[in-house]
Amino acid sequence: MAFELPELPYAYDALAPIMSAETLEFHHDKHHQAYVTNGNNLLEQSDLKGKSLEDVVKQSHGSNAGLFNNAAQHYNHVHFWQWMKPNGGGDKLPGSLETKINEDLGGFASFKDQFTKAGAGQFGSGWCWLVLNNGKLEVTKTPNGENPLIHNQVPLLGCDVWEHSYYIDYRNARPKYLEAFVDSLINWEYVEKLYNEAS
Ligand code: MN3
Repeated sequence: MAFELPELPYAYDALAPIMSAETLEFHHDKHHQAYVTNGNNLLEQSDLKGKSLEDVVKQSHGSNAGLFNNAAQHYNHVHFWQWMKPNGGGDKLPGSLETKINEDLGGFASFKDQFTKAGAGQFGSGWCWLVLNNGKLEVTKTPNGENPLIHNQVPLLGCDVWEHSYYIDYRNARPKYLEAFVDSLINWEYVEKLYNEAS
């Protein structure tokens, strides 16, 4: 099954001024589209055609770098659009998730500190993550398009720290972007949905 670019689940200007329409137009219409187009071309030439996106990501890792990079970035961005919403973020978490963050990460403030530091500390392009690893929440980071699936972890939340995700709105201030993402963009209901599906 071919990869398809999903529509944004909100208007292009819905996340402004935290994330501008211009950023979303480039990021969704150009960058994500390129992963879809390139991924489909490489998928067509591979023996993974017909597999689920998750399986293509896991099975191309280590054997087909081009396909892996594009498929993993497609996976990451499909979720990234869902991981944000207008007037999102902050510490008003759904109950089950709040309890789990308190237990495993020492509370919201500690989560925010770990998550923003992971994103700021990722040298070059990549992602920071909240994952479920053997039933426990952890904060991690990965380079480039790599994602938690290949580490047998369940990605519950990810923030894109490639420059294309923040340079128009924040220039080089990646920590400011990460703080704004946590304070004003996270769609905690979607994180909770993934958590409930995984636990
Ligand atoms: Mn991106």
